[in-house]
Amino acid sequence: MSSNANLFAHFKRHFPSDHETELLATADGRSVSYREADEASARIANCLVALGAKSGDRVTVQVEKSVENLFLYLACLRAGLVYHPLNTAYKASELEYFLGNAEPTIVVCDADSLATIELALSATEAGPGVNALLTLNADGNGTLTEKANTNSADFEAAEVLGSDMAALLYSSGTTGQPKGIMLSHDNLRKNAETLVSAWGFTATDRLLHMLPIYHVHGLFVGVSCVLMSGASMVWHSGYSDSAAVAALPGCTVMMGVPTYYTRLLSNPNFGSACCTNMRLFVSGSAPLLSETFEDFQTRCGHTILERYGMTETGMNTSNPLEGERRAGTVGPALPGVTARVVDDAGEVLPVGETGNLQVQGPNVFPGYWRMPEKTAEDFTEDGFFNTGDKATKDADGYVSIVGRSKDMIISGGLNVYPKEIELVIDDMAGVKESAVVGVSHADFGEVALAVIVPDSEAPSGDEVIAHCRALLANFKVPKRVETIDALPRNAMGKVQKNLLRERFG
Ligand code: MLC
Ligand code: AMP
Repeated sequence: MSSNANLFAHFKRHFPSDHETELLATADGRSVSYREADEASARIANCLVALGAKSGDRVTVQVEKSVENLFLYLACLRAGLVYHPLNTAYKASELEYFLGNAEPTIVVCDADSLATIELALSATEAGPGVNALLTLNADGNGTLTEKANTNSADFEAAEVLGSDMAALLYSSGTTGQPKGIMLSHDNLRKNAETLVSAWGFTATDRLLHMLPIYHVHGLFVGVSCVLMSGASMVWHSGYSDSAAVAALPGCTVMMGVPTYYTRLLSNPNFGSACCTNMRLFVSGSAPLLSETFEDFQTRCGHTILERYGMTETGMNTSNPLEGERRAGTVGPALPGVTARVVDDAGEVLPVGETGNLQVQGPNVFPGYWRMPEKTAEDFTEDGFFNTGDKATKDADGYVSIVGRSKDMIISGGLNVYPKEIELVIDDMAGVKESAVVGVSHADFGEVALAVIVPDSEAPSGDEVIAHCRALLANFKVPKRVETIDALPRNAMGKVQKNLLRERFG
């Protein structure tokens, strides 16, 4: 067996022996075989290399979810390039930071956002380093596809080390400055192998794939489980509960954020009749309410399997496939992962006590891109990563996430960092200062609420929202704005966000 650690080479080993086997079927009836995925990704890999991309170079991708986007991801792995996906909701100023920081060699975007990307590139020093700016539209067409189609359908996976970077994903961070999270081929492979085994994936599985692929959940959990087991997918460009109800009878596994499940429950046509073929529903990326867990059981007879992960670590813990899945817990640490709960001094706490959750394992990222100090801050001396989550562990090792020490809101499974929004609002005329807090929301779990302290002529709530909408991705825009004379602060001068949540939540 070759020692090449390239994740694509590992995927390929798990391809069904008959490459004509279906890899995925799209919502509009297109069937894609493993052979097509293999050949199309080879063409793109040849194209990227011909454009001058070399091993380790970043390929920044801001496009809608499509089959061709998946091929592009596979092509980057194959060629030893670093796949750097961006949420399509990001606005110009956000893009400028990512492009400037990642310094890609190739950028791929939707034709509609070409002008925005060109502008963002011209505003960064990274601009001149970009060899090619290509388009890939939601329908799979664009200059990338045109160019790729003239290339050979053969491409030998580039030799890489397990520690070489396969993907770069950003987390906005509590300071408002996004950090690039480097994920290696080994991080992704080992976590995928663990999940395939823990969740019992086989070639007979068919995953309902409705998650975006610019994040860990859809890309490294969903896609990897399928490609590491020779399984197949029903591939939708986004989530819709009615489409899920229609697709579930043909599927065996579904993965989603809690909003996907609450929306399914609110659909009157969802019930056990559409789940006869299903064996597993997985939830993660945000806390699943016990109420949703129980209502789901009652409605369709299935017990949602909740797991816990992060971009920095992939999946850390999971409720068991066989055995008790406990509501309100994220299950024990996955095989090979160590999860411990410590106090602020780093001492491991007794069973049942709440503290800081730290993890270690082959799934944990090597560090932040070009930020060695930040990396050092987030790792302990004995090599554990500080997740920033507050947790307890029971006598059976089941972990419960009970809060966060990081100032972060999870809205519909997407992370919103208050600092980033506060900086944008504080820049407005008439605003002295602001604080953004998460308040509970029936659909998204949590949403951002902005509290402003007016200076002179205070902007209206609508104006604050319009300002945020112009500068920030839509999911970060506060859903509500309140005004207060002064922010409550503790003796250290720190804003007491809990008091704001109590008052306005
Ligand atoms: C959309 N909107 C949101 C939002 N998504 N607001 C807050 N939070 C969100 N997540 C807003 C839009 O701005 C818009 O507002 C309105 O809601 C409708 O937008 P939409 O695009 O039509 O929404 P919809 O398609 O229904 O999308 C909602 C969603 C989607 C929940 C289906 O956000 C989603 O797929 N989320 C999953 C994200 C994910 O993959 N997370 C995993 C991260 S990985 P307006 O005002 O403009 O009308 C990770 C690690 C791990 O966390 O452990 O897995
Ligand atoms: P991200 O940075 O997008 O990868 O988000 C990671 C964060 O999502 C974690 O640090 C947790 O706060 C949260 N998270 C993920 N899965 C769960 C879960 N099952 N329950 C509670 N929080 C979760």
